[in-house]
Amino acid sequence: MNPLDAYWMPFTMNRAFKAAPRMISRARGHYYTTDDGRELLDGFSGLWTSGLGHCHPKIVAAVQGQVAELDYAMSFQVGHPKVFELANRLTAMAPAGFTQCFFTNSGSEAADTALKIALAYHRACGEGQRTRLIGRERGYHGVNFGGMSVGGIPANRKVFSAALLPGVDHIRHTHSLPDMAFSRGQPSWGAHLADDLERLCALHDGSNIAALIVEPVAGSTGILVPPIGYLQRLRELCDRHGILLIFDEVITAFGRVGAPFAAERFGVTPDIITTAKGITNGVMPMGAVLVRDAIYQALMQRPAHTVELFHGYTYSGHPLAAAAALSTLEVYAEEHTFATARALEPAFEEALHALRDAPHVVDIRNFGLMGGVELAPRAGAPGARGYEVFLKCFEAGVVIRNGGDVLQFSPFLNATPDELAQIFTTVRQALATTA
Ligand code: PXG
Ligand code: PLP
Repeated sequence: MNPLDAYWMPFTMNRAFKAAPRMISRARGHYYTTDDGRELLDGFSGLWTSGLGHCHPKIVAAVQGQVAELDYAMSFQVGHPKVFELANRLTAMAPAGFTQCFFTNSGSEAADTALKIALAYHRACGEGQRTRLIGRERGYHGVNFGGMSVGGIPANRKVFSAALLPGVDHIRHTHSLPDMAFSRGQPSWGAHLADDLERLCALHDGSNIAALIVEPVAGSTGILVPPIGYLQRLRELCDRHGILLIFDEVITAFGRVGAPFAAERFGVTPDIITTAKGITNGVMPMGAVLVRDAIYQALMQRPAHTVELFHGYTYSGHPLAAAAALSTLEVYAEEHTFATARALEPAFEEALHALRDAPHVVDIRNFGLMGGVELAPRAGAPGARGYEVFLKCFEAGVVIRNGGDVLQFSPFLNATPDELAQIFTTVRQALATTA
């Protein structure tokens, strides 16, 4: 029996992995160490999680101190100080008008929580007929039933088709190679794609729709950057029809696009923001749902002796996660991380787009420190070429990620020019030797 057999790995080719494992046993700063002692430069910041680098001494110390002081406290009807402090800090960082923060343990839970808050809000406002939820093709909102249903990744939905939430529909995605290939930053074509929401408002009647959820920049499905004016248009249409706009910022928050939240960077304010990952620099599992005041107040009209929202997780606002998050936010401020990330954008864009003449490359997309390089699929084997490049880079000492045939890049928010050069030189060599 293979000693790796019992662990069923998430989103992994289990049999291929267990036949040829890639095992990481240590991490420090910008490097992983494998179990056989090789150093790997991390070009994906964990899994979009760890923008400050791994094992940041201040965050490590905060978690070590916390576990000895308060390991766990009941999360229902009982609180602990750090989680209140954290909610204050997060709402202060969020766009004006956001006064509330609900904690979860992941981005998937944050997505489902946001959808439930939207439904509860409309009902509290006497608009209980607003039950429809709208997502977008090629959207990713995690793997729980709500997020999967509003998500737009066919492979994630196919097997579970019969169990998807009813009353869900999708606007079209924003990607079109002929119209936007090799755009740098936001494509100038495509603002009109937002009008697809009008089509669904006409079909279902806008008065039946509770919320629209979108990623400001779609991450998992290959870095789909919103066309100029597109998000503004979604905001206008949601306002016109009384639909709540949810930005899923699990990837885009905390510096990934050079600001605390993509909402700020794009100048478009949603009604609810979901986040996770960078909230603790990946050190502890945590997600958060940030909510505008009017939504919270609408739910606070019930008699004071009742629970206002029948929702929560055993580990909502876990003390270790709260300590990790508080310390992470302090480091972001002390190290001016978001400004540092913003300043790195031009160098990242240059290095990424320099791959334009490499073999197989059909598109390159970027926004903030998110980058995608789309490869032509190998005939009859979509995804095989991307996976091969990922494996070759790993062997050559650089960790990137492939989503099918899109190579994805998420450098550290404080990456150096030399590190960027190493990442893209390695990718170029891998492409050159890939059929
Ligand atoms: N929403 C968005 C926008 C995400 O990117 C989730 C929700 C779910 O979060 P959790 O914590 O439940 O995984 C995500 C997660 C990739 C990749 O390859 C992206 C994610 C997860 C795994 C891989 O881009 N994003
Ligand atoms: N399943 C059972 C049997 C439970 O008792 C609980 C929580 O008490 C859950 C699931 C939900 O777990 P969590 O709150 O960690 O999401």
